[in-house]
Amino acid sequence: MAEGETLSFDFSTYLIKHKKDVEAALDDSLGPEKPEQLREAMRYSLLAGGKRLRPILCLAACEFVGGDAQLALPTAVALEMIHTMSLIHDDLPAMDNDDLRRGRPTNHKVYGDAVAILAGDALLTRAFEMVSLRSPGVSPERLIRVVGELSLLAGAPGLVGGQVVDLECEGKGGNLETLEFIHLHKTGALLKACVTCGALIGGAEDDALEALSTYARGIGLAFQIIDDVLDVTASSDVLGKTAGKDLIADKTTYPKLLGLEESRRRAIDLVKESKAALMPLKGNALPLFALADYITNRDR
Ligand code: GRG
Repeated sequence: MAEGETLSFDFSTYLIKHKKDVEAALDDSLGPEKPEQLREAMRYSLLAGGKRLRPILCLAACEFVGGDAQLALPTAVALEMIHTMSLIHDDLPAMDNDDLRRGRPTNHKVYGDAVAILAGDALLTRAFEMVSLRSPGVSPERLIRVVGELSLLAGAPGLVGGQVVDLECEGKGGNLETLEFIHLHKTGALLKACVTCGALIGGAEDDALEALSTYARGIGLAFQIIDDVLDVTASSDVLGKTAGKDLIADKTTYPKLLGLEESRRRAIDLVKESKAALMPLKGNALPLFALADYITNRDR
């Protein structure tokens, strides 16, 4: 499959369709849980919009290996729940201390710190429920592998580990090696799990899983590099979150270490490498190529 073929793929129609499915599944995923305040706090952040890049990546990876994307929807929802939980916790005063997310006040600004922490906890645990108890039609063997991937990505080997190193490095400076560690764990691990879990639900063989992991590593790093760039170049209005935070918190970022142009170039190179990893495989890679391009071309 040639890279240039991306041109003949209608990405916008693809995104609209998958996003619609994801939004409907997210809406369905929060049941009549009590108390009301917890339910509201969970819904407030989960249904606040967002690009839905992670669930769509999961569905695209499932389809790429020949699977039925409908069967991967509960896992796609689970991944967006984990992402949303990480945003709620990241915004807390003890972490990045932010008051704007997805264009609205952060969860703790509306519900208070305690409920925001608990809403995040409830979304994290609901994610595991979505996979283990609410994924009809998928074999237990595949589901247990997905549960394993989710537990690795959310814990010390993934999000939590990356976040701790990120917080430790604030104001201290850091080199490219540390920065790559933070990005691969704090951001890359979740994107990798999206691709891997979608492929597992679709019944991927080991060679496809390996190639998809390489693809995901590249787009994960590229995603966070562009996030760092946008923090410098975009406005809070467009981003829906506070711009310029990295400078204020004295974070080590790609633009700080390499400059804006070199950072962008690095992200584009990573996306090229990501696409190359999929070339030898059978299957329609155009959606995954287009999603990779979207990561570097995005403005928010
Ligand atoms: C408590 C288990 C547990 C984990 C939480 C707080 C934390 C550990 C990790 C922080 C992870 C984090 C917030 C990374 C930043 C990733 C990032 C760039 C998010 C923005 O993603 P977008 O642009 O946002 O896709 P939308 O709103 O479009 O979904």
